[in-house]
Amino acid sequence: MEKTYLMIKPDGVQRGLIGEITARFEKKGFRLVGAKLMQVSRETAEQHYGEHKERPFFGELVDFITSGPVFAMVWEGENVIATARQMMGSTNPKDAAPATIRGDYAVNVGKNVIHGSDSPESAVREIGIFFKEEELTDYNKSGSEWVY
Ligand code: IDP
Repeated sequence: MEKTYLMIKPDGVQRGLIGEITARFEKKGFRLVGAKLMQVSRETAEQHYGEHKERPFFGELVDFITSGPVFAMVWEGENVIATARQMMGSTNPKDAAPATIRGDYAVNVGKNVIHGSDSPESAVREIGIFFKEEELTDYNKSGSEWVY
């Protein structure tokens, strides 16, 4: 089953949105396999956002993601990578449709509340950056027979 890395950014944590956001993925039918509230180091932030190193907003992005705790999660399910991206909405909240997370909870591109892996390769890479193997669980979620 596919896994993705989702992270509620410092703005989402400070605004008390952990419950609201995780509830959406739970209600959708996805399975939470790992989660932790953590402070991201500059080194980890630079590694995670490495593909944006040359972009003008890179420094701002690293400052922001290290400015307070994030809620790091791994979710599992059929097509979870693409579906989670749809549930998050467009990167810039001004383009994000209503009923998406960014559409409902964010206004500014720099403070867009959530990160989600954009491909299977990114998911593997990002899960490896934020979680040790032993921090991920493997369990049968009761009710999954009513999802699949
Ligand atoms: P994504 O988070 O939707 O995958 P990316 O293009 O990978 O979007 O960009 C990573 C993050 O960088 C975005 O979520 C956003 O917070 C930030 N970002 C993207 N473009 C800008 C910008 O033009 N100014 C400031 N921050 C930006």
